[in-house]
Amino acid sequence: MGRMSVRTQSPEPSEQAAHRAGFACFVGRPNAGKSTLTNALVGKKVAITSNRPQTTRHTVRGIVHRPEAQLILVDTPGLHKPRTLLGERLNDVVRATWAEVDVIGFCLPANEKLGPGDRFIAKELASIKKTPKIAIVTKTDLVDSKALAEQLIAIDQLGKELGFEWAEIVPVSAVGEKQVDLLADLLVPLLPEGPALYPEGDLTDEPEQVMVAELIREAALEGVRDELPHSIAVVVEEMLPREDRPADKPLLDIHAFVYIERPSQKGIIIGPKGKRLKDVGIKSRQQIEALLGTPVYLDLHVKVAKDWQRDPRQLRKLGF
Ligand SMILES: Nc1nc2c(ncn2[C@@H]2O[C@H](COP(=O)(O)OP(=O)(O)OP(=O)(O)O)[C@@H](O)[C@H]2O)c(=O)[nH]1
Ligand SMILES: [Mg+2]
Repeated sequence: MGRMSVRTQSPEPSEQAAHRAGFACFVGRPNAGKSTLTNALVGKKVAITSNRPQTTRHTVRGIVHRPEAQLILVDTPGLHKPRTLLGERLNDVVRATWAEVDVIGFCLPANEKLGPGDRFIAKELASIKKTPKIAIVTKTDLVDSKALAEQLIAIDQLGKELGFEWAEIVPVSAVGEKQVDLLADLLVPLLPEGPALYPEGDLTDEPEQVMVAELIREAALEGVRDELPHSIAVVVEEMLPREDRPADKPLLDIHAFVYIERPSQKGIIIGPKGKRLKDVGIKSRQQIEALLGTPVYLDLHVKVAKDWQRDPRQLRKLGF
């Protein structure tokens, strides 16, 4: 059986350990908990999360600083059976990412039996021979120890069926803060030796404008159902300090567009008397202000970008 890791005691400090730095990506089906885990490891929200599948739409780097190592996490979109051009592009991004990292963390939720989607991903991972693969069982707070044990065995078995051993099989709970540090401890030795790649204190390399757009999208995703979550895209057009403000009372003007795919979706996003859009504005503004550390005036507009998920021109315009 592959190594299954549960923390029992602190690791022995080793004096002459060389500094390590490198990349670990998290892959898995949509909704497996990759972005939540990335945030928990970094200790700050660098990636948005939601209970809707396919929340993440680009790779997000989160940086974990340790005295002996710099671990750069690359959160990826959930790998799925694509139904749109966007879906195909997102899957391509995942495959390009796992080909270039030092270690792959395959995330599998503890509360869902292994399915065809997981097998499909594991099969592809099996063909990447040179890169160590860690199986990460996420959301362990949602199951009892018996169900967890069964999941660990099933994952070990899956590796064997495909002809490889997981470097580790680690159960974690990002929400329950269980074994998250242990996961970092296990990833670090799999990184190459080398100096830090990012300045001390940098937690991500996401541009501010992208993070702002993502926070708006996260707020807009809440409470929408069916196809609508997939149809929403957000673009920040402009972020400018308001002129004629006293130095001690700055205000940042942010103009953003919330795109949807069909005119019929407009009413749902805006809500009765504009209430939904207003709530999205209030909620995301609070998060943006916390992120940027300045008061913000947020101007949100809803626009139709017809069938943008399937239209190469629209996709390019929206940054895919
Ligand atoms: N109970 C529990 N829920 C979790 C945990 N980790 C993630 N979740 C929930 O699972 C849902 C999906 O989490 P995400 O982190 O957005 O999943 P993802 O794998 O990044 O999803 P995509 O970006 O769509 O591929 C959210 O509702 C999270 O709150 C966990 O450790 N415990
Ligand atoms: Mg995600």
